[in-house]
Amino acid sequence: MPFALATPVTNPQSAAPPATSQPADATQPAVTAKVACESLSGKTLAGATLTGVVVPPSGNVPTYCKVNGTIAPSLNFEMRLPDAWNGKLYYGGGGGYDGSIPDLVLPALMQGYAAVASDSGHQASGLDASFALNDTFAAQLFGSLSVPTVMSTALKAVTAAYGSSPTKSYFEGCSNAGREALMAAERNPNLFDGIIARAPGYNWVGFMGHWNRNEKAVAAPGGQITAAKLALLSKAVRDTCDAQDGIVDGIVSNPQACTFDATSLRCAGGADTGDTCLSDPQLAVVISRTSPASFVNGTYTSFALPLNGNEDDSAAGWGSWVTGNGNVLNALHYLFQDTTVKNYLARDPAQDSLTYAFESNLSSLYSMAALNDATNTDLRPFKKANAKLILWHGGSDPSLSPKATTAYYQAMTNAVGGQAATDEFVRYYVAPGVGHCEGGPGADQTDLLSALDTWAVKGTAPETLSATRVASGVVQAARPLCRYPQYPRYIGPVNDPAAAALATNYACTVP
Ligand SMILES: [Ca+2]
Repeated sequence: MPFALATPVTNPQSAAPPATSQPADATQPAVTAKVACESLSGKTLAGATLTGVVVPPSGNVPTYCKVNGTIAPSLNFEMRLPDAWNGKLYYGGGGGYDGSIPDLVLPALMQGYAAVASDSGHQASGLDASFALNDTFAAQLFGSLSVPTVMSTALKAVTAAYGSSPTKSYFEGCSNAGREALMAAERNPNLFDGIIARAPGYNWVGFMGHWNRNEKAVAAPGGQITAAKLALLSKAVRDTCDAQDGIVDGIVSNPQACTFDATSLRCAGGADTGDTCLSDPQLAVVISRTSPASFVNGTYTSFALPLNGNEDDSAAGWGSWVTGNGNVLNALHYLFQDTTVKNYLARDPAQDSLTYAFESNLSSLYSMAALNDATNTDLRPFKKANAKLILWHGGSDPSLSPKATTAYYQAMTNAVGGQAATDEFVRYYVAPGVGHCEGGPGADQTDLLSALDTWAVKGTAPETLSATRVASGVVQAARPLCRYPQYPRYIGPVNDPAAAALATNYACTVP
């Protein structure tokens, strides 16, 4: 499912209802999902007429009331209100260009949260930005307004359903929803008690321009890179860099030490001579991706997408995102930048994005930045509101660069007054070997929500967390999830697969 841009990390370990699942006021009888539905169904809140239906329990998902409503003209939202509400609200962000309500059967619901999500104000494929062509309000909703708008109604609905307002409210999102997360922290600093921003696509203009540049290189004569050549490239990176973290496990966990130079794979003379080398047009793709991009004299920037040894991975590799598995027109980066060029920049659905000069319509570029960029790193108002932020990024993300999140973290640290001030309200984690939001050879599953909740409720800040890689519900491997800039260095016995799967055999280490 390559287009699962913002599926919240599902953590089987957190699936069991925790012992703290109880109503906010234990002296009051719990409001059941059935009662919640009866309270809300047919009710009109903020102009939205609500419908509610009780959904019976399934697996670890408790009975809940599914509430749907539309805030005029077309902002659709959904809430799921469980039995045994834990007194808190969880807002799950969408993905791509949104356009549909993401699935809310997630750990938050299993942990007793009331959950809410929306389609951000238009209905379409997540690869379709045509809503932005002529509908200014839809573009504003997508850019920044849908979250506070839905949140206003969600708070009223929760209060009407359970008889009390949430004691805490959290937002979590990945990719575009990671952007929504930072947007909320920047523009609505009092809206949430805690925010989880994973792989945030916050520098919208910058990375769209970068993707436009990269996909032009893929589409150039001879630029397409075959699966065999991706395997060649990945293996060469791993041969150089995999062991630098103490273990050859297919994961480059210490990327700072990795200085692999792809030009070492150049075909003699630069022309394509087969799958044992990269031609000059193919190296141009690698170089475009692995070098930063800058637009309008540095006003908008994007960051290198470093080689990581997982370029050939089925989930974390370049096939779906960059090369389109042999057809650039199928590459997700091509599709995203293409709909962006057509609907935000050229404002012409017939425009070919591969022949479009990205900076050729500056007024459109500025408008898109004003709508979608979440690049304000001064989070002092958010800190002053006593809110907490967890940043997370997959170390082998083929779509959005972990370097971008690192750059945000560093600029934010400067803006709020240094590391000590940052440590009071922000944590940043990089998960080695993990792709875009999830997947890849790394340990992609971490219960960030519980870490955030403990911080917000008890004041205990998260330090090293635990991460697992799970297949078919079974934990395959565990790693510590280290605070940036640390990485998990293997310190266990050599050539011992069982030991290598245990988190206790890794030490968080400063590069
Ligand atoms: Ca390794």
